[in-house]
Amino acid sequence: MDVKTGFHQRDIETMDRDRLESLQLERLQNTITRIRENVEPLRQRLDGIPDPENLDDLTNFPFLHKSDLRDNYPFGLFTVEKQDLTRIHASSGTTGKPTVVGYTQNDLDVWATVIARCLRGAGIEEGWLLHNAYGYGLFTGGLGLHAGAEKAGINVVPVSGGNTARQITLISDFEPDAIACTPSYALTLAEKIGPNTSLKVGILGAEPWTDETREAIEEGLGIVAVNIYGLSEVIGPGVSCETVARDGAVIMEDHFLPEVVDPESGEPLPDGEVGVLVLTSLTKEAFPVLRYWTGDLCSITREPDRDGRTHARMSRIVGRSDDMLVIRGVNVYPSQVEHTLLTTEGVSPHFLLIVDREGTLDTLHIRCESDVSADSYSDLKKRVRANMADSLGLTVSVSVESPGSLPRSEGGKLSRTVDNRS
Ligand code: DLL
Repeated sequence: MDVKTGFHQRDIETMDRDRLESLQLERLQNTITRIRENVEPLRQRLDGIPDPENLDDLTNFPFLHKSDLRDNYPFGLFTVEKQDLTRIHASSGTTGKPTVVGYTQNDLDVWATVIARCLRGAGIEEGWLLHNAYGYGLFTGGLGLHAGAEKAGINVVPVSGGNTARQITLISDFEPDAIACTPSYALTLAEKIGPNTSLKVGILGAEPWTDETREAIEEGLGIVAVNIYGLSEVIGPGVSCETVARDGAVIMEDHFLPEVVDPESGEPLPDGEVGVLVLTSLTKEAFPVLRYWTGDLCSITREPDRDGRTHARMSRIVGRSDDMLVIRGVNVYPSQVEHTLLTTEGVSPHFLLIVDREGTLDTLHIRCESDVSADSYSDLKKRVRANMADSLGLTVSVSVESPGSLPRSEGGKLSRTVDNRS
């Protein structure tokens, strides 16, 4: 596949680290001043903490949590009046009120710029056609990718999520070069259209996925699949994105300052160690976030990438501090289960984890699919159980089912865990 990485702002993307860090410090100081002056609910919390004189001083500041957004629903943490906003997005939490985020025109410009970097870095060239199957609406995926693509001179088909039959027709008729959607939806499409299409690149994210799933998608759709990461609270997609090298997602560090901290103590961890990603926005106007606790677990490196980018890169999200399942005292992340499943020969990348409680005992049942002949199901089941016992240290029950038995993504994020205990 002839896909080459490109730059949208080469000078910034390859900026000397010392210069980058002094820019970050200056922007951090401005962000803190902006919050102190304009965000009433946080003023008291930040009171008495001296302004940072270097980037390490950031650790003197408290974390901001999702609950702070809920407590100040809908606009309480914004620095501008409602009439000065240009756009509002929201993410629908599983319970209660949505998380609401706001943007000024300048925020939207920054967002489009970071997405333009993501798309160019992933090898999408000016004049290419991008089939954008992220949902348009309150979700940040559709409109976020859209504006960035336009900024980079990429044509967009704003198809949004859902209606797979129509998506397939459009892919075959319009012959897009690239697609943006969730990895689970890429799997759905791969099953239906296979690898022989015009598509060369996929910009996939918004939900956790593993390298094994990437392999299945790259083979199934015949594309280079890069991982894009982001969250509404910080801006939306485009906080970081892999390049064609697929060697960690480059964090747009001139706009977002990353820290990785210990999930229990909140203390900073050295590069390379897995902990909770904490992000500070450096240029956001309407809704700046200081030390936002993403809950996403990953590690970061500050080594330059092979193409000379100097911004930090983050690993895949290995789990969320709140999606960890505790089963009979054993901590299990769904991504570990996914990894073990997909390295077991004969299992296809579709599965569902069902957690239950029988009496006082937690149980984990894994439903997975295979395209091997049904005669081999019982052998496969044994191998999955043995591999899970090895990798998780947990006895699980397993059912192997025929292709197409389990739910598929219909466009959005696919939840693969059902916890019946709560
Ligand atoms: O999912 C933004 C987005 C849209 C990212 C399109 C990428 C592509 P939220 O709905 O606020 O925003 O959900 C954010 O999704 O904290 C992670 O837990 C998860 N997430 C996002 N990207 C990835 C990824 C969008 N590449 C939450 N890998 C985040 C793993 C991801 N998890």
